[in-house]
Amino acid sequence: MKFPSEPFKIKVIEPIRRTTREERDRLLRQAGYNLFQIPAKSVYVDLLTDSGTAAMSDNQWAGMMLGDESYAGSENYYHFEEAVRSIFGYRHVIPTHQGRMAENLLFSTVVKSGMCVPNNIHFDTTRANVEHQGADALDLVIKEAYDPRCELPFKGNMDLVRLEETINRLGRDRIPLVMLTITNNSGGGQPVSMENIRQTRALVKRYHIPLFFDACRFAENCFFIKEREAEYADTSILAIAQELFGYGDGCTMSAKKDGLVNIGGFLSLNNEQWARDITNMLILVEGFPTYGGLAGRDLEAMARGLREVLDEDYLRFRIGQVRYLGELLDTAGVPILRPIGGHAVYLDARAYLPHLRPEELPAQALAIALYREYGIRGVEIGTVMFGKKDQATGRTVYPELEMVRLAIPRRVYTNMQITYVAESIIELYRRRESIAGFRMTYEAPVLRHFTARFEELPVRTSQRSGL
Ligand code: P71
Repeated sequence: MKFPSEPFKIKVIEPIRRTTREERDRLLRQAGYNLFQIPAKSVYVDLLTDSGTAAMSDNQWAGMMLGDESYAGSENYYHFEEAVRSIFGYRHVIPTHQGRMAENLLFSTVVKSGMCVPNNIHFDTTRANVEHQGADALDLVIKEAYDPRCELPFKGNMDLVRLEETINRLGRDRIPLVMLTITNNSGGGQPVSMENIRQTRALVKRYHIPLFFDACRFAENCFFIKEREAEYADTSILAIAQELFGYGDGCTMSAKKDGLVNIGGFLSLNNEQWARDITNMLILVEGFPTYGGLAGRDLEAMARGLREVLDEDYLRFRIGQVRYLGELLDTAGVPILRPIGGHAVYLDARAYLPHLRPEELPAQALAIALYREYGIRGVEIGTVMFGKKDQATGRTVYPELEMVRLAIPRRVYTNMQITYVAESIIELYRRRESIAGFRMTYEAPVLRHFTARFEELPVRTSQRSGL
């Protein structure tokens, strides 16, 4: 079946509310047109993120009741450690409250000022944590990743030529580790192939540089490997994951994605000295090593979630639901990033709103229009999130892609709600000329997208007359 139906039924429901356009317009004005500032109860379909928004299973909720809230040596920690070891295979398992703490602990331990961390594409928290150490966060994904129409099975792959050039240019001492983000979120949720992982491994090994995975969406990446790399067609997701992580030296993970939990993360690695230093820092800032900023019940939910996410029926439905939304849009001519990624559909805002200039923030304008007209919340992944000011000229440097991401929470929305989203976006596309641009009026020095404020620009005369 092209779009498999849900391999679960619904036991508990949470009512959601429709709002009026007037109400949404008022809320937007109060929020300074920043969708992060809109109360979730006034959102009808919330596609802001797939992070921490999953519906847990009855099995996970049952596990929550078995939380052992002992300060040291909680039973749930051992379950969690066992689950992580059985999939990822690294010696040390260090729980954290979410992914960015795992990143912070890793980078503050091994990255020094003047160093460089190459990645296919750093996610924003990863980039911020690398840069926070005074180091350079370098994106080295294959160049096709920046062409929204280019159809490749593994558009998250590392550009090995540029990686080797970088290592030769900087010297291995300035590169404490190389990372691979699976799937590559900032590049459209695109997978990395096993072949590319193997080759990356072989390359960094020659220079004795460790390889780490940003493993947030590892199960979705493994599903794509099974689907698209012929030799893995009959291999289980678990076996694919085991092989994949076997090529690395460690990983950071936000379990709020493929851990199927609402909070949690971890760091897992082989290096003894790094693990010791990280654990000492963990105790200082996060908690004792057998709970790492989480409750025992959270660790249990994570242990169970990590096993559930490997279920192929689940993954087939999951990837299929995202594909369903993408294909409805694509068939109607709405410009989206191809191929459709694992956790989200990305609208190509420059192509959707060709009448807006880059400085009019097309992706921000499109995200706002979707909320104002239909109560659907996506997230801007473009100039607001990734644009930079050139220090010398004061000019904005625009990112390669200007997108609105519609991230699909796991096991949360029915296909009817997904159909509503598709129909809304198609309807809006037919009257896209009526959408005006925006201007930023406030920005914080780091991670500005969370708190920035905006002002709507007047609709241009040519737009008003429908030209
Ligand atoms: C996503 C998020 C969560 C998010 C973060 C910032 C703004 C809006 C939403 C988080 C990731 C991620 C990757 C590849 C590390 C983190 C941090 N993604 N790596 O996509 O995608 O994890 O949120 O648990 O700290 O919406 P954390």
